[in-house]
Amino acid sequence: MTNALRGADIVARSLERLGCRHVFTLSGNHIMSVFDAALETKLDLVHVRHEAAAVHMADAWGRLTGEPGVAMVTGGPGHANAVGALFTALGAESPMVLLSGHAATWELGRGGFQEIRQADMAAPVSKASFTATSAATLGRDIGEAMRIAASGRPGPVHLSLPSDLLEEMVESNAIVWPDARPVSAPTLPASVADAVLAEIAAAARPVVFAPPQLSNVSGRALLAKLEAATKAPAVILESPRGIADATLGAFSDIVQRADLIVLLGKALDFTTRWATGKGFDPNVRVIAIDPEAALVERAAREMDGRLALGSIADIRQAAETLIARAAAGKTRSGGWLAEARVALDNRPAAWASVTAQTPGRLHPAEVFRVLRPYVERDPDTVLICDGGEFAQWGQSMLPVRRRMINGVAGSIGGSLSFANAARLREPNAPIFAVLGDGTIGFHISEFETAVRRNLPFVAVLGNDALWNAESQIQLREYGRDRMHGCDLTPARYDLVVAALGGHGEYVENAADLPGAIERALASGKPACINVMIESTAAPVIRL
Ligand SMILES: Cc1ncc(C[n+]2csc(CCOP(=O)(O)OP(=O)(O)O)c2C)c(N)n1
Ligand SMILES: [Mg+2]
Repeated sequence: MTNALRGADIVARSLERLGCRHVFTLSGNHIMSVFDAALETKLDLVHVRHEAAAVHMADAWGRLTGEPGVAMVTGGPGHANAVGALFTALGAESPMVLLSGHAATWELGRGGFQEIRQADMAAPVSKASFTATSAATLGRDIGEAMRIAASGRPGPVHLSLPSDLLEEMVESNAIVWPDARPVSAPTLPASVADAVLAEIAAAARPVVFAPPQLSNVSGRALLAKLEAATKAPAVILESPRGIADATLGAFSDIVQRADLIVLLGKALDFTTRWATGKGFDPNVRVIAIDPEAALVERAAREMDGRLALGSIADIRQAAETLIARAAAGKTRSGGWLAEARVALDNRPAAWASVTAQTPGRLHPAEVFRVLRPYVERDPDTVLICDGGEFAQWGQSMLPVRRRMINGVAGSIGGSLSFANAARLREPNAPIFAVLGDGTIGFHISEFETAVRRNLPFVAVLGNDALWNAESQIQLREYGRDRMHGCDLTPARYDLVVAALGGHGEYVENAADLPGAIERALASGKPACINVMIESTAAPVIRL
């Protein structure tokens, strides 16, 4: 067996062959063979403090690069910890692969150490979830996982790796090496593109809804071209607030008047309010273009047979085709688009001067008025928003080309891992994470990862000693005297970060914030600016 390789070596070398550079991981019995095998490759193991953080990093890598990020965790509890974070990646349409160690095949059904049905557990939060069955085909399995993650609507894929397969020796001529070329969804036929363009030209007030997978520099540029070509406003719906997200200004008032909605790879779901009911034209026409037949069918069902047009197609290619063919065809006047853009840019005038009523506290708008020039200083800035009400103020007040939010899954907690992944990918771009005091508690220990790996970024923490988003629901739905179970302490998270080796700042007055930001940036360390804020409901913007 001179030319034989361990299953673990096949895994490590397959990842390397597929262009993977970093593996986001946390050690455990089932995967130590892969740690060992990585020594013979150029793979960089970035190890973190909770398995969910590894998944969040792989998710961020996928969003930033369009290439699958790779997380690797141990079996049983490690896998269980990782699974929740897959939900965030699924909602964000982020290509990533979770590799989980797994009880040995000969232990299954016999009460093996940390044995649990891992593929079943991850299935609802993955595009595909499976367990390797032979050592010789481990590479092919990894290639398949990468391929599925990046094809069609991108998303997370899970693959469990039984520990005995990782230890098994395989003759080199028996090894099936991977092939991960993504399979493209069908192209949008020219005739269908022309029909879509004719619908847009005939509509008085058309809008285009785009999916989270276009929330990156190339996706935004593509949508801007499509908007210019069709004169139909094109927006990304990537937040649980959907059309009412404050990032979109007063756009929900525009949607109310739309007579045509083009779903360009955007699921007809709660973020679109299913395009029916209060706030929608009862005769609105809907077009669904999607890589997944099931979502076109769902749109048809939701529209009760009134779907104007449905097509199964790759989103980016569909956009390119629409742009190319719109150039030749009839164009509409730009009046409606101009109106929509005014609504999208709408921010209440009061935000320019509003201040907190409580001494020693800042209003969220004060924080983001100060932060904005720092964010805008560099077009490559990566902005990360995570949490409840405070972060939504940040989303609406900080215009950037590159941002990651917790997304359609509405799942809080990923931001510090997102920041770490962003810094690994981008050695020079400014990276700001905006998050709440409840949210920072999920993964504050990732500051240790950041310090250990020298990954500087600035976290701006809005501390209102409250899970405010939920507290606001209590106030609204049940009354002030029934608010409970959401209070926190005004804890000194900045001191925690300093204790972990990072840089901490504590701010109670707006005048002190610029200095704190300057010192945080100059420290060259992962930094947390703990800003004491007034509890303020997330912004709602209407025309
Ligand atoms: C994983 C997860 N757990 C719970 C929630 C519910 N939730 C959404 S926002 C929020 C409050 C966040 O508090 P904080 O980070 O302090 O932000 P604030 O609203 O106070 O600005 C909670 C508990 C969620 N969306 N995701
Ligand atoms: Mg809070």
